[in-house]
Amino acid sequence: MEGTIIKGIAGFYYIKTDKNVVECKARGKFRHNELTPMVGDKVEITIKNGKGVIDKIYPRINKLIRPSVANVTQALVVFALRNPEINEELLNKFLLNCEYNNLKAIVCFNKLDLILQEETNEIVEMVKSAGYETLFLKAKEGYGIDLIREKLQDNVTVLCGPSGVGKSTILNSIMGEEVMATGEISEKLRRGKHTTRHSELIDIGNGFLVDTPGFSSLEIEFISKEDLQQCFPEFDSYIGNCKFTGCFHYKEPGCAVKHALEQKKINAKRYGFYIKMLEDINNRKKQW
Ligand SMILES: Nc1nc2c(ncn2[C@@H]2O[C@H](COP(=O)(O)OP(=O)(O)O)[C@@H](O)[C@H]2O)c(=O)[nH]1
Ligand SMILES: [Mg+2]
Ligand SMILES: [Zn+2]
Repeated sequence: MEGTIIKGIAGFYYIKTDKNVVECKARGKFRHNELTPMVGDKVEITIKNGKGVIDKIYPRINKLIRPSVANVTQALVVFALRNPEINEELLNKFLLNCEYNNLKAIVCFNKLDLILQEETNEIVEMVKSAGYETLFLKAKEGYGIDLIREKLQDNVTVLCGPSGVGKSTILNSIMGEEVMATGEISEKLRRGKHTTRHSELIDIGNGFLVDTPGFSSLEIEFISKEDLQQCFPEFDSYIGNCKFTGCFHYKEPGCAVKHALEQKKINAKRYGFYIKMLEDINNRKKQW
């Protein structure tokens, strides 16, 4: 049987298969290969004498550190349009983290109720111009939650964003219907807020939601200059046209990225963020 590890507690793993959730132990051989099963792993299991055993861990498409979950496919990057005000650099760092970990990012702008209909926002424009999908929510009223539910189908999704933007509100309203049906919500409430524990995947029918927010501290401290430019999807169609191979789109002549910037095909805020990150990497190297 195949399935997905949704929870791990004290050497036991809980595997969601097509039919049900099976409690399993891992075989010793994984430990010798320094491969420890983790939440999100796709595994093969067998049942011997009524006991489940993990026989095989399939290769991971990615592995997040915080929370420690494998095979996450997308991130809902949540910010509030107001209260708190959007921190542009932090938003860009979340997007960079998503690209670095190969997650599809959907940017959710919450608290739509706090702004006037005619208000425009340069940061929203920046996100759209970089090609990211955006959703606008009033999570407290449940507005937009149906759309999110659609996006969760067939994905393993992590919510991320700074505190106070509405992540818990979103999670609760998503879980409202789906999880109540299976009785898991009572367990979630019972467990209380302050117990430390590992992350779990919440089964939402046709997909999973990671139950703790992602990237609480940003995981890009060791990104290389070569990787950095790959994390700006809006650079993709220009990078190959620079005069010099190995162009970092900084001060080099004949740079196609800078040309696109001048033509306003690349957003100036995004390019500014790229340069800031590039300079951070350069300064890091000098310190060594
Ligand atoms: N005005 C408004 N407030 C909201 C909305 N969604 C959440 N909030 C409030 O924002 C605050 C922070 O929400 P919370 O879900 O705890 O944010 P988290 O820190 O990201 O988990 C709470 O007081 C929520 O009631 C919304 O759509 N509009
Ligand atoms: Mg919260
Ligand atoms: Zn260039």
